[in-house]
Amino acid sequence: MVTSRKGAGGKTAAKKKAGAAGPDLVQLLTPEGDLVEHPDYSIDLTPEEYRGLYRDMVLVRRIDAEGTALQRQGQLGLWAPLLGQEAAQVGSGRAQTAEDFAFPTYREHGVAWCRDVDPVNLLGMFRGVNNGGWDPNEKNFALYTIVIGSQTLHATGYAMGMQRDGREAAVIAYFGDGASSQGDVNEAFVFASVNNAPVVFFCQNNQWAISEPNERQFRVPLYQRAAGFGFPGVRVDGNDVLACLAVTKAALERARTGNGPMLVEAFTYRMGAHTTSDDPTRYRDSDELEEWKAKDPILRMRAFLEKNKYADEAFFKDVDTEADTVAADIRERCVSMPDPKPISIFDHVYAEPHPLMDEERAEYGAYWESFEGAH
Ligand SMILES: Cc1ncc(C[n+]2csc(CCOP(=O)(O)OP(=O)(O)O)c2C)c(N)n1
Repeated sequence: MVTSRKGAGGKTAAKKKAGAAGPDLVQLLTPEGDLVEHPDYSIDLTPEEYRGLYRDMVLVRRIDAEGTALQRQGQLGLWAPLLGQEAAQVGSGRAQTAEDFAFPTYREHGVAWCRDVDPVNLLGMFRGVNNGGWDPNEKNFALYTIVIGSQTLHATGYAMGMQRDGREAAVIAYFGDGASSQGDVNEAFVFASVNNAPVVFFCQNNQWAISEPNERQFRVPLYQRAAGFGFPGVRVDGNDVLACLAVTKAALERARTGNGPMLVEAFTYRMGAHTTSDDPTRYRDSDELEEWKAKDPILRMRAFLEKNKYADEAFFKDVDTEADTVAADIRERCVSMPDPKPISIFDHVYAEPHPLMDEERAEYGAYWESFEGAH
């Protein structure tokens, strides 16, 4: 998949049409940190809540950077960085109620943070010592999904279940621009639409599906695709935490109150590599990255807090100190995670005991014991 595509498509008409943000972008906070009006969406938080969103984004960025560093030092097999996508994840994450249920991809570290999942569990999966490590039903946050787009079907089915149980909650399914090409995602849209399922499809359009740019993925802006399935779609500035929060809140409330699914396209940018085994310099122009650095979600929120005197230097320092503490803590707990016993691979295949699994476990156990020095 990682092929040299420098210049493939270039600045074609298709790129301008599908990839450019355009006037239909919901934005509440400009890159300079100024609040702007929007006819359909608004935000009115307390200074403490605004500070909370900033803190979330800083801590999440730090956890993410720690994941990358740990992989580079051989402590993780792989890491999928979220650098640049903090606003989309924290905004949509904080829009959820305790009863809502989220279905993530493999990059939703910021949403996991908002759902109170211990970051060490995320690291454990990428270290290969557990399969997630948190209880999805306790956190209302499903396990990470590596199979592109499949979680949108799980989310739709779960939403239909909630609907039949008469629960006042909604489901949110995360996926990327690349996933929008998958059959599963399109099937999920059809099912959600005809069943009026309470599910919000939250697409983080980070411009790239590994090395495939937007113009190689679609010709019609993603959010417009929803109309063809019979539900609304909206494009939000994915680097604006306030707009992401307001739009996702509205979409979840709409779903919760029986009005069916909605597609939210968070227009953002993956500033890092696709994963730590990817090298974006092979296919991406550096000026593109520079352009998006100017739209950094954290700097934008900081500028807003400063301009409105909602936070002082001491606050920013405290958040940075807290980030250091969180990073040191997860590093220590990650490197001390023991390797699981090979036999434990059989432990969670089925929820209930299963005779075939018992047989296979016994067979594998005997094989393992046949090695000299095995315990
Ligand atoms: C069904 C399936 N096909 C292919 C892959 C390999 N793959 C891993 S990530 C990726 C690109 C995904 O791009 P996107 O959905 O935009 O998400 P992003 O990683 O950019 O957030 C592909 C093709 C996979 N994991 N699953």
